[in-house]
Amino acid sequence: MSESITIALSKGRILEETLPLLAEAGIEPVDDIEKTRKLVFPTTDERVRLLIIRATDVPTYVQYGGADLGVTGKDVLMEHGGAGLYEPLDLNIARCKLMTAGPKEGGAPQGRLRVATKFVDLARQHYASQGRQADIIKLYGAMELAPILGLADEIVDIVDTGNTLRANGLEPRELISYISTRLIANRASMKMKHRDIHPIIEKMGAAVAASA
Ligand code: PRT
Ligand code: MG
Repeated sequence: MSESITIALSKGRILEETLPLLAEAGIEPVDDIEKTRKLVFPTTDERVRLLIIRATDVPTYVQYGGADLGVTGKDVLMEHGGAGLYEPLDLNIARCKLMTAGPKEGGAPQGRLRVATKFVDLARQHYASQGRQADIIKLYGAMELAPILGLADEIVDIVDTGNTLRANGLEPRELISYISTRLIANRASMKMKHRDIHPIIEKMGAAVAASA
C-alpha cells in the first residue's frame, strides 16, 4: 500500500524554480497556489500534498515529521543545524553566497565587532573560527540598514549580484559559504516511506541533471 507524502516548500523566491522540478516527478499543485490563502495543496499525484510555508520553518517541519520532504536554502539549513534531516539532493537553484559585508570606507572598529544578521549561529561560528570576538545582533530583515544607522560594524547576509550592498554603501568582505537550494528528508520517513520517496528523489535528481 502507498503511504501519503507531505512536501514542505518555501514560499518566496525559491518556489517558482522548485515547481518545474517537482512537475518532472509528476507532482503539480491542483489549485493555483498564487491565488488562494490555503497552506496545504493537493497535487496531481493523489498520494502527495504540498505545504507552502516560510523558508525558515521548512527544516523544522521536516525534522519533526510534519513533512516528509522539504525544499529550502542551504543557508536556512545550516542555521537550523540539520538535526533529524537527510539532504539527498542539491537542486542547484537560487544560488547565492553567504558573506560578511561592511561600509566601503569602514575602518577597523574600536573595541568588539558588532554584527547584525538573521544568521546568528552561522555568524557566531564564522567569527569564532577566526578567533575574533563579535557581538551578534539578531535582525529579521533589511540587515543592510544596520551599518548605515550605526547599529553594527558588519552584517552577515545573502549576496547574489551585490546590488543591494552597493545601493546601501556596503561592500562584500568575506565569503562564508556558497549557497544553493536543497531537497531535505525526514530520517524516519526516508526509511518508512522509502518506496514512495525514492522515486521522487530520483526524478527530481534527473531533472536537476538535465537542466545543468
Ligand atoms: O522573506 P522571508 O524573511 O520570509 O524569508 P527569506 O528572505 O529567507 O526567503 P526568500 O524567499 O527571500 O529567500 C529564500 C532563499 O533564497 C534564501 O534562503 C536563499 O537560500 C535563496 N536566495 C538566493 C536568496 C537570494 N538569492 C537573495 N539574493 N535569498 C535572499 N536574497 C536577498 C538578500 O537577503 C539581499 O537582501 O537578496 C538581496 C541580495 O541580492 P543582490 O542580488 O542584491 O546581491
Ligand atoms: Mg525575503
